[in-house]
Order: sequence, then structure tokens, then C-alpha cells
Amino acid sequence: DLDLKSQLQELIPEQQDRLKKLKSEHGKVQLGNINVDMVLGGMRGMIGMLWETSLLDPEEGIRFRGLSIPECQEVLPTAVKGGEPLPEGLLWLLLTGKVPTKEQVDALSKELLVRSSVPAHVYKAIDALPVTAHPMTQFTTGVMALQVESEFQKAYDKGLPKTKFWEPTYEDVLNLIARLPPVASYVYRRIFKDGKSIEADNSLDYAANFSHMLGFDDPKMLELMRLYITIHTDHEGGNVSAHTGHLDSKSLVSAVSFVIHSSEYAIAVLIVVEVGSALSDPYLSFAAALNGLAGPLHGLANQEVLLWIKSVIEETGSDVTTDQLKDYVWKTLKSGKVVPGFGHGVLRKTDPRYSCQREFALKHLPEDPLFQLVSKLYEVVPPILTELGKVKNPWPNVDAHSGVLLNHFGLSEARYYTVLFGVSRSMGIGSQLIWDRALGLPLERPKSVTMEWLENYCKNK
Ligand code: FAM
Repeated sequence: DLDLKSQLQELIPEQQDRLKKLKSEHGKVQLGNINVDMVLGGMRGMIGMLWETSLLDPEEGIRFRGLSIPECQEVLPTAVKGGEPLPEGLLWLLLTGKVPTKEQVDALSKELLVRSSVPAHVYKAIDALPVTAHPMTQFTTGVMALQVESEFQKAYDKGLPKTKFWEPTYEDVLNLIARLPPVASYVYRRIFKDGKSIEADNSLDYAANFSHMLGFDDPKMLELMRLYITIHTDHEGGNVSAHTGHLDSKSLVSAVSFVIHSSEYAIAVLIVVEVGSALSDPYLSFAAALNGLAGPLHGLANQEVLLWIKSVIEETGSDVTTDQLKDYVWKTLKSGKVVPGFGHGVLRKTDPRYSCQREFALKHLPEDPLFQLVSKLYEVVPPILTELGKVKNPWPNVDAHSGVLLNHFGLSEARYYTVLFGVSRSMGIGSQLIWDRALGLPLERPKSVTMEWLENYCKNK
């Protein structure tokens, strides 16, 4: 069987022809109208970009290369019989559109291990930050410090032809994915476990090894980490983190300088990225994506959900009644805050990433009190959000459930949760970046207008 890179090599020409055909035969086909609401409303509902690795249906939820989450759970290789999919299998699917064999997945696990060594300056860059800095800030600093290893930037500086761009991008993406668990677990152990870091266990698969380096070896937690990383990988291209990563990979990144000082080391991690007309490497693109993910309405919501749930318990005790829960939801809304974990920019039904986590909880931790509270919220919150009249999707999203599962196995530090989300999202953003290069997608540059322009335009309509 072909290895991952050779399989990609085979697929790229046919996909390039497909794109060419699409452009020449259907380039002028209209895809709906753009109205003022869309321009003023965050481009909701506006088709505006190409994203191959996944597609989000408002009713059905995500499909990774056409496969739903239950279908992925059925066909992708697992570590234990009847267990959760291995994220390496999903990465193979995202990149090639093909379901890999267990042998191919095992080979990819080994390849990621070979690529996982992290240069010492990365940890020194993180150590330059106060331990109290948000875990996402420390994690993204580590990603930026990794950038000095970019194969793409080196090749680009040597005058790489455009047709070859995808190859160093592929190397950077796999190296980045491989290095995130050591960097992310270093951040966790530094902040929450007095810096006692744990060596990788090279007999384990990607997600299990990550859980091990964090300090969690319960077989059920290994299974949870496999599921967690699989379902957070990709959610089509328009969400804030994916879109930023995609956009930034074509943005003009003239110079990003990073100077960090700390007691022992005055580290000038000076990354002056002088990139040409339209390309920054996967490290910079992913670092930009992580900054988008760190927003409370996007990836930070998983942290907000657990903090919100714990504040409910603080106020009303753990056997909270449905009525007490209703009161608390109304109190949150009346204070002008959103109910974290509910709603979505595209989904109009319960997020299948919520449903598969619920099934995991019913199977492995049905008695967990926080899980039972999440189940109560599932009954209480949607009717209240519906009553508000303005909420387009009152149903729970992926974040409504994730923290409660991690908390059950002892990973209770909610401020760390978005780092886990970020590690996983590298697989979706990275896979699409490789295809952006392989398909030679152009620099992304939508037009902006002023209110005056809109007023004049609409007056004459
Ligand atoms: N609680 C309270 N109000 C909500 C709400 C919620 N969970 N979801 C939407 N609304 C409000 C929204 O704030 C807006 O109010 P205003 O007109 O007063 O500004 C109104 O309902 C219409 O919003 P929408 O069109 O239904 O949703 P948007 O597409 O504007 O926003 C979200 C989508 C996800 C930002 C929004 O649902 C939200 O803030 N949810 C809570 C935070 C959260 O869970 N985010 C994580 C999303 C997840 F998918 C992820 O990215 N990880």
C-alpha cells in the first residue's frame, strides 16, 4: 500500500484537473445573492470559499470527506475493538478522501512519532512567559517558536516553483501536528503540575500518547482523547479558526517579530518572516488560527461551559433542580451574557459532535453528576433560547459536552481546554493548507465597503 505522501502525490493531478474543469465549465454560474444583511451580519449564509476536507450541513452536521461522525466511528481503524477512531485515521481521510487500513494508520502513528522532537528553544520561549499567562497564549507562543523550523519558508526563499509548494507544506504540516502534543503537554504540566513533565510513551498512538504526557493513563481517558481529537479536527472552512488559518496562509505577512526576555535567557526569538507576495508557512497560519480559536464565542466556549456549570453548582448545590437551572439560565441571559455551549453560526440542530460525546458519557460515565447536569441543560436551555425569539439555533454544540468528560477523568482545568481543541484543529487546517497549495488557490481578498457606499448604492437601486 502506498504511504500517505505517495497517495497524495497520486491524487493531486486529478484534483488539479477537476478544479480546472470546474472553472472553465462553470466559472460564471451564480451561487445566490449577496445582500446588505450578509455584509453587515458577518457574511452569514454567504458562499465565499473552497474547502475540501469537510462540509457542514445545517441540519445534519459535519461530514469529513463525506463521512458523518457515526460513519467515521464505523469505518475508521480503532485502538481497541469497538472503540473510538484513531485521529491518525481521520487525518489520512481528510488528506486523501480515502479510509485507511489499520496498517496505514499504524505507520502514520510511527511517522508522527519520528517527527515529534521539539527544539529546546521552544520550551525556553514558553518559559519566558509568566506561569499565569493563559494556556492558549503559552501554547501559541510555542507554535510561533516552532516556526523557525519551517521547510516551506526555507524552500520558498530558495525560489521553489509554485507547482512544488505542496511538498514542503506537507512536511511542515506533519511536523507541526507531530510536535503539538509535546508542546501542549509541556504547557499543561508547567501551569498545573509544577512543571513536572512526562516523557512520551512511544508504544502509544497519537492521542493516547498525548493523554499520557498530560498525566492521564486511564484506558477510558485514552479512548476519550481519541474521540475528542477526532471530532474537533475540522468544521468546514468558514469558522473563525479555519478561516483565519486559510486566509493567513495567503496573507501578506511582512514581519512578525517575537522578542521574549526571561530571567536566565534573553531569548530574542526574532521571527522576521519576510514572505513574498502571498504565502506564509503552516506554522504562522496555524498560530493565527489559534488566536481566532481563543475567542470566547468560538474555541474558548468549552472553557466557558465548564466554568458556567461549576458556578451553577456553587450557587445551587450539585443536585440542582430543573427549576433552579431555569432560573440560572435566565439570570445569565438577563445579565447580557450568552449561554455557552448552545447555538451555532451554521447548525440548526443538535451538533452531532455533542451527540457522540453524550453516547460516550452514557456508555462510560452515566452516574457522573456533571454529566447529569449537562443532560438537564439539554432539556432546559433550548426552550428558553427559543423563547428569546432571536436565537437561530437553540441546540447544544460541541462545547456543551466536552469539558464535563475531561473533568470526569481528572483534567478539570477548564482554562486548558481550548489548547486541546487547538491540537485537534491542526489536522483540519493543516490538511486544507496542503490542498490550498496543491490546487494553487489564489490570494483571498473579498471587497469591503463603507456605510456611505451602501447608502448611496441602495438609494439608486
Ligand atoms: N446564548 C444567548 N444568546 C445567544 C446564544 C446563546 N447560546 N446563541 C445566540 N444567541 C444570540 C446572539 O448573541 C444574537 O443576539 P444579538 O442579536 O442580541 O447579538 C442572536 O442570538 C442571534 O444570534 P445567532 O444568529 O443565533 O447566532 P450567531 O451565528 O450570531 O452566533 C454563536 C453563533 C456560536 C457565536 C452563538 O450561538 C453563541 O454565542 N453561542 C454561545 C457561545 C458558544 O457556545 N460558542 C461556541 C460555538 C462552537 F461551535 C465553537 O465554535 N466551538
